[in-house]
Amino acid sequence: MKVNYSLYLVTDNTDAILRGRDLVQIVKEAVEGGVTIVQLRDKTSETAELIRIAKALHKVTKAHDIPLLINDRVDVALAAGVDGVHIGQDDIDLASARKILGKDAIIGVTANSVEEAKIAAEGGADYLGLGTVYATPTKQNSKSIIGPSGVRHILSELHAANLGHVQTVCIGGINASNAQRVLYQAASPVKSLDGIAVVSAIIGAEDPKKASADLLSSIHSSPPFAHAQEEPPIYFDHPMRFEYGDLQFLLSDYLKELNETAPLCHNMTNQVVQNFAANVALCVGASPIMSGNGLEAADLAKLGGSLVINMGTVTPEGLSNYLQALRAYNAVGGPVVFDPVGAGATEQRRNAVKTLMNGGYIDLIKGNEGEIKTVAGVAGAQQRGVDSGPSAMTLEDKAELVQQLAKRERNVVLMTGTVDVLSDGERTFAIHNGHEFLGKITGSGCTLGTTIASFLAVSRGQKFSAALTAILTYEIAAERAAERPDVKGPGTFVPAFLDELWLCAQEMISRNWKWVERAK
Ligand code: 3NM
Ligand code: MG
Repeated sequence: MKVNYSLYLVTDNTDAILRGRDLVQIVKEAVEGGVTIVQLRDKTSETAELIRIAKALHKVTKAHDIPLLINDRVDVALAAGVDGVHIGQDDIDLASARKILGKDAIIGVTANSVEEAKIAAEGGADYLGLGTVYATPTKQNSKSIIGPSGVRHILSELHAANLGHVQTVCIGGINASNAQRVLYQAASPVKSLDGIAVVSAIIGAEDPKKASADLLSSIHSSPPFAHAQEEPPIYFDHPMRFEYGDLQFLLSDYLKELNETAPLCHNMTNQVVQNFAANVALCVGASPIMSGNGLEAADLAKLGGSLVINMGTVTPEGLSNYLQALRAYNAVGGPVVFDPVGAGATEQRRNAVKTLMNGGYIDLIKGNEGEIKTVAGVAGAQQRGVDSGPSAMTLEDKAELVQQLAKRERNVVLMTGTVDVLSDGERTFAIHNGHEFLGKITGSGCTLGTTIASFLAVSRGQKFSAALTAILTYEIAAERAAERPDVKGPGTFVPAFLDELWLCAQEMISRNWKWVERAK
């Protein structure tokens, strides 16, 4: 039997989820809605009762030609004549289950770590249930919460160990609001999940048939934020240092649209830069709103703009606001820029990075060397405070790290510094623009995030080109400001910089520059 693991239903018999309804009827509706495989999971019923339920469920699944498995109980699977079992780490061992049930039985194993996954795959499991993805009341005793990033790690390690053939689903807290994103984020560049496993999202639903159909259709479509458009080609030799005139090689369309449509640029940022960030957004043509209130994020996200999450002054309450906003923008495909300020500096910040990156999809991550290292999970990345500190990496190392991170996260990553490194996992550019005064004023990194988010709001999925245009506009404006005769230092630089940002935009728009390909 060729098994389809896309929508894997695991049953539950607790009152909280069944609410007095009949399990067999619920499963029947779920199967009609498109569930592709069912597991009977019941930790409390007596053996005879289990066999009775298994037989009743098997009638339902057979009628739709999909498999039924039993959790843990090989004896029940044999007695009811179903298609296989699912075994946890504390259940009967895989080899014994295989010996009893035979080679044609479907046997799945729960795996929580790379080690468990490898052992089960080597031992001949047909599929693995990877989790727990998110904490869930359905299973209170989970060993560890691994998030989509943990699942992705296991998938790539399976591939690396030549065990890529084993099928995989993920489980734990998966529902209609996150299934699509989790599948997208958990996919490693070399191996994707074959499906999702759910309990409460279907068994606990008011209408199990509709819940199943909705989950299935979201699984089979792309998430709203993955609307990557063909990026325009960019032909430049590395390393790059752009002159103002070179901006004509980039799409002035972004700046033009930015100024014509004035999209919302929603900033959840630290207290230090609120005013400066709002001014910068205005100068490049966006409409800034500085709101840290997660409760209003869904309304703001619907206005079609972008979001910056800058965790410069993160608190536990702030973090839950960020998460709420991140999900609201993900739901409508609104671009999100994440600035993991001081990411490695404290335990709170490391946790905030983990929570946000597992809790939603981020279109562009921007940070200095230490921050990007922390985000990438490079061991030993230690930071003093939030400033960048001296570099320990060559440009080549940086490019490799940034490119790998972008590929892993399926997004765009910017590592700022004297030379900025930008990658979408395919193309990686080193940008040699900017001015030292940017390092002498507060919030220059934060407001670059605001500028990038402003451009992303009109990027129509061309994240890389829009980000590159934003960075160059910002840095060339800084160069021009610093060259002004009236600019004597960081103090006079700030107003001149705002002027130049605004002038860049105006000039680009009036010249109506178009994208020009430099053919070699
Ligand atoms: N196994 P819900 S989590 C049965 O981590 C089960 O192995 C898990 O329930 C694991 O879809 C889980 O309602 C419960 O969150 C999943
Ligand atoms: Mg078990």
